[in-house]
Amino acid sequence: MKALQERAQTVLNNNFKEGFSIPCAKLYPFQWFWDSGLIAIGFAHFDMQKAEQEIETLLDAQWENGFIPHIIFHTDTDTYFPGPDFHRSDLHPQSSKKYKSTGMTQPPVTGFVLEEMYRISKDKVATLKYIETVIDKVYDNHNYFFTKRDPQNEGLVYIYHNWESGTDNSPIWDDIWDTMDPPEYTFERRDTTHVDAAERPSKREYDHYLYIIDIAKEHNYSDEKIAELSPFLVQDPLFNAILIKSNQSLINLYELLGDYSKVEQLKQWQNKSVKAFNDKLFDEELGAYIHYDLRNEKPLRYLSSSSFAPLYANIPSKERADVMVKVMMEKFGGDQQYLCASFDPTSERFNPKKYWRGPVWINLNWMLFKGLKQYGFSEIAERVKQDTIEIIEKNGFYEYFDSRKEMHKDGTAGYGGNDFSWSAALLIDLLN
Ligand code: 9WN
Repeated sequence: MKALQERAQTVLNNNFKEGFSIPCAKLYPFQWFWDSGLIAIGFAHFDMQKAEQEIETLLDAQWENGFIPHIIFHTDTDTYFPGPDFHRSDLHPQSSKKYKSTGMTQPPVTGFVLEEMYRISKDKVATLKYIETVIDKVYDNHNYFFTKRDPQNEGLVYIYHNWESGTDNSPIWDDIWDTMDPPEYTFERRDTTHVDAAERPSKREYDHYLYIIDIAKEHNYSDEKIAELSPFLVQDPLFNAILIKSNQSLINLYELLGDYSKVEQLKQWQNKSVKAFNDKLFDEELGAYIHYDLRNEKPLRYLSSSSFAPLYANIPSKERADVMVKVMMEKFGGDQQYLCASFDPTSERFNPKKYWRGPVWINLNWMLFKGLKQYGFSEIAERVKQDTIEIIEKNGFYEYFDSRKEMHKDGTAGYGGNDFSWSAALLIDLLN
């Protein structure tokens, strides 16, 4: 295991550029929001300074309204599409003047990342001091979400783009694509020059992705206009669970710091969100949490790894957690499957090779492992952990992995980018 851990550290060190990490060479040459946070957890185990820098750089790109973009374009390279000239963050009046970025966000991991860094730190006093210098920015980010992304004041925030979910081409979005008919864009894909096209979203899917951005740009990325007009407007259980988890972390950290000025507001958001989450997003028949299509006012009734992520944020009651874990083991946990496929292996839409349509992802497994442990499902948590270690050992630090065990015989069941940062970072955390 020591050798594996050393390899993981090398991956992280190689992907660390000037003050921030790229998720993976060639395929993703900039800083991504949720990648950055998860990478900092890995660094915290062996290089706290880099972990701190990673978060600092991310927060340096925050907009005046508290928003944190999903990609920060630190370097000028045309090896990724769509780049800064397509996204045009400058259209928003409060966007960063220092960095070009996208005008969309990603799951807000920063709050819980700071708490993880504190947990891992061997010098708690120094780490707490560091946290004190950045925590208010994370609070401002939560303030942005709860005040700008919740038009019906429900306690649940919306995402307006599939790239905001982090689970880009999940079959869940197919239902939304059915309601749209975007123009055929002409553009040069770069991802498929780095990675087999069979493992990436289709051209037609990209047309949808670009069209939603064009609508947002027409309105200078105004949150109000997006809420009114975007054809994609979803309450996502993974995104909201991460916000809730991070929000709890902010409460814990402010209390540790002895600063109570924002705690009451955070608690109000927290109570309202957890309640709304349980009331609205739990599907009794499926026995797990699902997405809600706010634009078309209908639940999207599919199981995915996001359905179980709320365990990590302590959202379900113990009784609900029992039901969820039973469903997960029945549908995702067969002998021939590695835990945890990103989409329901019993569904017709399942594709174990294609990105978020079935493969196993290390970040979701890491959250699941923590969530299961928290609820006392020690054996299943251990299986998630061992499965995660095994697929990396067999194939390398890939971006995602085939969920079918039979495919792992010759070490070619890792897909997408190789030497992928969060796969390395979270493996380090699992091993320690
Ligand atoms: C778009 C960087 C990101 C991850 C996402 C993953 C993938 C980008 C892409 O890579 O998305 O954001 O170009 O496909 O789906 O979760 O943050 O690793």
